[in-house]
Amino acid sequence: MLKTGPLPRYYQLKEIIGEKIRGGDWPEGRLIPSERELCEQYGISRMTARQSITELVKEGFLYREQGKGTFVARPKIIQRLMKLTGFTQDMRAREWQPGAKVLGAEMWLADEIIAKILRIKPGQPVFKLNRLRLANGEPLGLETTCISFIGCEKLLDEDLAGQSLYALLEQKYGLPMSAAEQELEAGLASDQDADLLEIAPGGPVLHIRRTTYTERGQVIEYAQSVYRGDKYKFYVRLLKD
Ligand code: 16G
Repeated sequence: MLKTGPLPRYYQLKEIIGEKIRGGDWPEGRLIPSERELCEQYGISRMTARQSITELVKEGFLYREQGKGTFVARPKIIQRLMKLTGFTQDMRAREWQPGAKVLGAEMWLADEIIAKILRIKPGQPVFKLNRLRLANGEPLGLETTCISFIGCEKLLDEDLAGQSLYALLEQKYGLPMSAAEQELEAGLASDQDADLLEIAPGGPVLHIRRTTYTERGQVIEYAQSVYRGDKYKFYVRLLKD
């Protein structure tokens, strides 16, 4: 039975279910009890049970299958914030199949803002790449990246749906990356982004902006990304100074 108190009942049930998922009692793919069973077990109304489940679905912890029930979703991707890695590398580390759909690849004349970040002159051409990033075929994020180095137009001839940009830069172009600065901001998906990411318009997303440096301290990349908020969580270890 749930307690009466300041915490709404739907919230208490959410916490209970969340704890079962986090603690591993309910592993990925498990069918969870039906709304009716939850009502009986916790002495709550059907509406309350539905509200908890709907929120957990929106937050990416559960998913519904029509006619079958509600299941425990795959755990979110934990992204370590202290490591400089690329998308392909991150997905491979999880044994997921990385992928990309190229939405645009062109030489683009840098505007003042991007030129300043890339430390080049406005109007100088940079390689601009717009990709939908996939893991096991499922859309996870949208990435728009501007790459600047002498000869960057050669990237126009590369297959950037089937290979890692970072691996190419390092291995083929001899540009190993050594550091990046990154900003994260919560946001709501625009209609267009939601459509590509296959989420509801206005759903939670994370905006990330990354400036990446080569070993020589040259700015090689400025990337602006939108990731699904229901799929990612970020981890960072803090040390007291
Ligand atoms: C990551 C980077 C992005 C980079 C991409 C390269 C963030 C926020 N962004 O997604 O800046 O362009 O990896 O991926 O992590 P690739 O090597 O798979 O092409």
